[in-house]
Amino acid sequence: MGGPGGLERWWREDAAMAGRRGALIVLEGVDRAGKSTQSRKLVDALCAEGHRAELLRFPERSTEIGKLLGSYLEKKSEVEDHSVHLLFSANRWEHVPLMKEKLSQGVTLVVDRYAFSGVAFTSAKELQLAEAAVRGEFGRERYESGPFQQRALQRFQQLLADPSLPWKTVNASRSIEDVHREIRALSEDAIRAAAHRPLGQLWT
Ligand code: NYM
Ligand code: MG
Repeated sequence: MGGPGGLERWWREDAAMAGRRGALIVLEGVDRAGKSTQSRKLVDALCAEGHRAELLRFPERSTEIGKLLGSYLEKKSEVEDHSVHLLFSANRWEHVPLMKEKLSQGVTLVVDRYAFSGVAFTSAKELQLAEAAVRGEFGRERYESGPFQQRALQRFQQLLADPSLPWKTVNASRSIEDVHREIRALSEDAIRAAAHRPLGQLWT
């Protein structure tokens, strides 16, 4: 363990052994904002720095519930609006035991969408205005139309206004590397802060 990098890594391993939990880092935003690219890059960077970090995404389409969601999103099936909202929610809940276990073991979870997408997308839908536009978009997934995304963005902005949620806004219309640098710095702060804070709930 020669240089300062080695020392840093040793300190992190020591911190993990001291029972510090991992951070829950959620990337939210409209479709095509670059969340998946950034989540992958973030996990790679955190791991390279010696953190324990893993990637999750919602919807997680591999489970039974996730398959129903995938088929709905790809417009291969119809699901009643309230029911599909609950399926998205169930798809998160089915992963909660695993997520709690990882976090308490000191693993930082980088999550590509979470409950905020659930709120933003369902409530954007409740505005009803998008139906024609959504149907008009052939070959693409449900919700992936300009007007629908605009309303989802409005909903995200309303959620951001809640001061009890520790959101940071990142301007995604820059280069992948610039966005990555900012997300990485914010994540390192979040990991440090989480280590001293017990695991709580998003909404109680
Ligand atoms: N979506 C995602 C919802 O409508 N509700 C939810 O709870 C979640 C997590 O799924 N357009 C929508 C937003 C996206 C779509 O997500 C597919 P992705 O990240 O493109 O695979
Ligand atoms: Mg998408």
